[in-house]
Amino acid sequence: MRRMTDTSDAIASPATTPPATAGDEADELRHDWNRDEIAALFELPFNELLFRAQVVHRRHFDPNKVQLSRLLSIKTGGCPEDCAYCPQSAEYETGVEAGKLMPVEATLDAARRAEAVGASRFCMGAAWREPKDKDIDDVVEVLAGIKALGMETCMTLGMLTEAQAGRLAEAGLDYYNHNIDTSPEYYGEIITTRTYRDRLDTLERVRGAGMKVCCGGIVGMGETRADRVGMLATLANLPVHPESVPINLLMQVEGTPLFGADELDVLEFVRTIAAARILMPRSVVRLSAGREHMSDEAQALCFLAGANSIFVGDTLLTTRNPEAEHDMRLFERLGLEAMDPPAAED
Ligand code: SAM
Ligand code: DTB
Ligand code: SF4
Repeated sequence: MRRMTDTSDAIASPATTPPATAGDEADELRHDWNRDEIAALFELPFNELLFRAQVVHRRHFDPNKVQLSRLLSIKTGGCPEDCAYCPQSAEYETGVEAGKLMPVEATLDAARRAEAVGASRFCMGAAWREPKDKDIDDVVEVLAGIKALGMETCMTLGMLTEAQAGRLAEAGLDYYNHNIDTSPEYYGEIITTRTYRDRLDTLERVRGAGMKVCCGGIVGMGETRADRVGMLATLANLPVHPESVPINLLMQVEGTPLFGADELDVLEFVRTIAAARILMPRSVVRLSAGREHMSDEAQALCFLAGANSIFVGDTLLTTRNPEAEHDMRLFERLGLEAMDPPAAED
């Protein structure tokens, strides 16, 4: 599998940004960020922060390419967890019906359709606290089929045991998504049915099994800027940066406790993306949930701040996402292109 970092030398840098040397890159990858330093990034004048983020971004990525990912809910609703943002928790009346795990063929069909419209990454989500071993039997079956399409794969199935992580890795799953969601301090306000430590333990198992880590969070949940800083500090100070960092803007769903929360200033969302880009220079920073309610101009600022992946298709897991045609128009207006699919394994 081609590593993102392997592409950095091949990317043309603008005249004002000298190409990064190996030394620069080594210096940049830090795991000892303190919160004051991160808060200072947020406090920079907006243009200064975006400029710095864009400089870092260009050292590692083509600034005009954005990865198109498709998300599919393979098991919807009825979840025993109480995540205050989530329409799939069985605790809240949100109108989301609980379903069973989607049959393998239906999942593969969805992946084929996604591939046909240009997605290079296929992400599957299940509303489980944790999968049963039988569930792992079922999901590994779909992996071979999706990989045969040449797509990158990601799954998010809840907490994993070491053995389950090992089985997913062996089946060729590229990334496992497991979000820390917010700062350690605010976490208890959002979820009471599992701890921050539980999340970190699963992330360690994913890493230990040799899969790439997809880990990020949600903003706009009534947290403070200090919480956004704390979330990013946790991510950036993991022993290895998550290769993929989804930043979600809360999709407010009626019936969930966070419905009606104060809306976050979208420029603060852009700042969060920019700070993530600076802290984790080689990671794919994903502009994930929340685009449905964002203007084209706000999304353009997210790309300028270093976001280089979006979900395409008119649904996320259970909530809405912009129409494909709208996204195509936006890409044309911004001169953006879809990132190539990952190179095949050697
Ligand atoms: N049940 C598994 C878990 O929680 O790890 C996997 C599925 S869960 C829906 C995946 C992620 O979606 C959550 O960690 C959360 O970050 C994000 N998410 C869920 N509801 C959301 C919402 N309303 N707005 C934004 N992001 C949301
Ligand atoms: C992530 O960080 N965001 C995606 C993906 N990982 C699984 C999920 C967004 C879900 C938004 C709410 C919904 O559609 O139910
Ligand atoms: Fe369940 Fe995941 Fe939703 Fe939490 S975020 S309620 S664990 S589906």
